[in-house]
Amino acid sequence: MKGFANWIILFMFSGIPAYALEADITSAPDVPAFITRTMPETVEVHFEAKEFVGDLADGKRYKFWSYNGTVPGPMIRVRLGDTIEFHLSNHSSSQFPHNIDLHAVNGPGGGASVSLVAPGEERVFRFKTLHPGLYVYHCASPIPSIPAHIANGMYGLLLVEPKHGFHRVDHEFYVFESEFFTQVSDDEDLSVPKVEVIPVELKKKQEKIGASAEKEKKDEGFMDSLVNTFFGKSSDSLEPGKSDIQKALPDSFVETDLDEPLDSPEPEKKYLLELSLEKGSKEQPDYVVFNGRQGALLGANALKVNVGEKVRIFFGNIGPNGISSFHIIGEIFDRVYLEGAVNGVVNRNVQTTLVPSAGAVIVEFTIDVPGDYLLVDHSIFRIDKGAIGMITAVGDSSPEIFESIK
Ligand SMILES: [Cu+2]
Repeated sequence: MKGFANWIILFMFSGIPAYALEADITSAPDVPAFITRTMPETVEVHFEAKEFVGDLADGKRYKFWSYNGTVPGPMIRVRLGDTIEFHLSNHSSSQFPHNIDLHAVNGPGGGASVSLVAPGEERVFRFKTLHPGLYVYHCASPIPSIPAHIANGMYGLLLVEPKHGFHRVDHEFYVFESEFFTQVSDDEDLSVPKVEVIPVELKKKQEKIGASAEKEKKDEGFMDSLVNTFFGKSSDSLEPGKSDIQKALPDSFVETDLDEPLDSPEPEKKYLLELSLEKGSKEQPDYVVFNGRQGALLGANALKVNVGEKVRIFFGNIGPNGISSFHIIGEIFDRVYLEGAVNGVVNRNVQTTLVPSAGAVIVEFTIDVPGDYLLVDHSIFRIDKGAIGMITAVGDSSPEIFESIK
């Protein structure tokens, strides 16, 4: 009993929490669940800085720097008054030290001054959330330079829910806009196999089929079996030149016609993009993307809702230079929490909202008419650079709201 009393006293006078919750974090476009707690708690967040090679666009590999291996980094959701115990480690394979500046912090550097962490090590600091709102976080390591860490992908969003929480909606999404300034790297992309399954291989296969199907069967190697796995054998197909999988695909997806000559050049194995500080300094991005890569919110990755549902988007923009004119083509925001402030100014009936560099906004809307709706930065030349996504709404049509007449 005496020991327990000492433990309580230790807790009361040291401020050391008896336990900590693990924060709910998610990768874009997912958003952590609503907070149901009614009291503040101590919440642990675990981030790991990771440098990795990933897709910036189709066929474009880039040397990203990240938190937890995703660009943008995870979204964090906590409650007003929570104490965040932030654990930042740096993967042992990293080349550079990293840190974190959270705009939700009241303290020097937003945490950057106490979180610079060398490869293979961990730093821990604690802060209390004093203001509700949607906040950007980003790396601010000075080695080699703060802009390099931001431009390479180290950013994301932290939501501090107000005391009484948010009103419930049917869907919440996390969307983050960022620019990339690229140049061809001297480094080789070691993250992909040196020999890829490419049309050249298909050409070989076609030649083999013509020469001797039986011999091919005997000589089938790894590359051939891989090709067969994905494309099937034309000799087994009822429709010459097309595998079952190819036949199952829409025509637009069947890009390889075995009857046509295949003269695609062999891919450049070393082709890899990295940051161009010169383009960054001139504020000339090659890519302006949502959620870390061109097409992250298009095609099969489009956001999906039902007509009539309430939708909330937590939208961040890092720049690093550009400000965003966030707009959804064919939709009007019912509510806009200006600059991501909560319990601040809520605007209504907004077409386009301005999001500064390293700023955020919360928008709410309901789609009334089924169809595809494009999310854009309405600085419209940027859509060619990737600043475009899609929300697909399904449901009953509403001709009283929208219909084609003639
Ligand atoms: Cu960094």
